[in-house]
Amino acid sequence: MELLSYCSIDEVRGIDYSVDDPLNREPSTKELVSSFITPSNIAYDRNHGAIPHIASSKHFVRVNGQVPHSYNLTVHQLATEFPQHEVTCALECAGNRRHAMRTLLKEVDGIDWGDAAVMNCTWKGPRLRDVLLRTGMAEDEDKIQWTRGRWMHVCFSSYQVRCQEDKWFGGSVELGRCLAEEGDVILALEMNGTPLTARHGHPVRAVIPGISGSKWVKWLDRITVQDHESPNFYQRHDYRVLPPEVTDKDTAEKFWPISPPLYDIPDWSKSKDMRCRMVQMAPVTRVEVSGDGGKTWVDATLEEPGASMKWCWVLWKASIHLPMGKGREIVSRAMDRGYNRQKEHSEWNLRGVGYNGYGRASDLTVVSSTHL
Ligand SMILES: Nc1nc2c(c(=O)[nH]1)N[C@H]1C(S)=C(S)[C@@H](COP(=O)(O)O)O[C@H]1N2
Ligand SMILES: [Mo]
Repeated sequence: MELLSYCSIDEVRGIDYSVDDPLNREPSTKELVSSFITPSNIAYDRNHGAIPHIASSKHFVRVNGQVPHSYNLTVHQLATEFPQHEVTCALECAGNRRHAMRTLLKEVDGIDWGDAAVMNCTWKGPRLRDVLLRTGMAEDEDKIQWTRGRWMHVCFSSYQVRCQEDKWFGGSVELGRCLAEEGDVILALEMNGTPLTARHGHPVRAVIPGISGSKWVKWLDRITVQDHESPNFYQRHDYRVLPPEVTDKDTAEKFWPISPPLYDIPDWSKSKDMRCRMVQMAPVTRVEVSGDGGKTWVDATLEEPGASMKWCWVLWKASIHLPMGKGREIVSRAMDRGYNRQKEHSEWNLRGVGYNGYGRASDLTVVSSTHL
């Protein structure tokens, strides 16, 4: 049967891990930056509940809300009735580098992610644009609604398993991004050339290049177009940048509705590897590295991966002199196309999301003075 190619090992429906103890893990940074494309078994895992094992032959996605015609799509239809589009892009959890914010600035609330809750993978599946247009929606529906003063959103939901803070998982982004061909938003059936694994959303997940991980809903079963954001807890009460004056959960309650949802993933830098092989998010044009706390800087060489750089991370290498001994530190900073230079620290927020200060490799021991 044709469908078989979209059934991974999880034929029998079951669940892995639990809502009280979900799977959350990251690889070592050294492993992570050893390849431009992150193998799926190395890629980090972030879950707010258990991992469902879904038989793709029984799964379907409902497309509904403020659209001319609602309809259901089986996984087979997603794979065969639309052109399949491939996109290589970075996926990053908004909480990546929370450990840096906590230790360098002030205590924050959340999983103690190091620098490796990020991956750079190739995804394949139909464009969300094509799936939305099949409802009979106009190609410029977002602009039509905007002139009527309504900002339209696309909500991604998964009702497959209960989550820690809500009965289901969901998030939303603006409709315009989903309708724009250049937005490259797809409903991914494949990751790095093979069907998605249960851990990464089998049989279908949202892939929204340039947007932070919480909106990339796994085990996707509903897409809803509406004039307000997803009502899910993880859209309304989490993954938002609270202002720095909010220092406890009670005060946060008042500020959730007026704090912006975290959509864009920040540029970021990584530096844990003595060989100085590190990474920045595009659109990076320059990376500088310092071994003397920022007094002097050396330009790094950006690697040419030969793939589309639009949504990808940028790996880089640099060679610098450090005196022999313990407790050495290397810092890095990136520059983007708009000549914005990465700051030493980014502003503290209670949930510790979006940290984007200098990349830092600390507590290094230099044992030889040989050049790289
Ligand atoms: N259904 C569902 N989708 C989800 C999540 C989840 O808990 N449940 N976590 C989100 C978050 S916060 C991130 S960062 C990414 C992580 O994707 P990964 O587990 O494939 O690394 O998935 C997102 N999609
Ligand atoms: Mo996340």
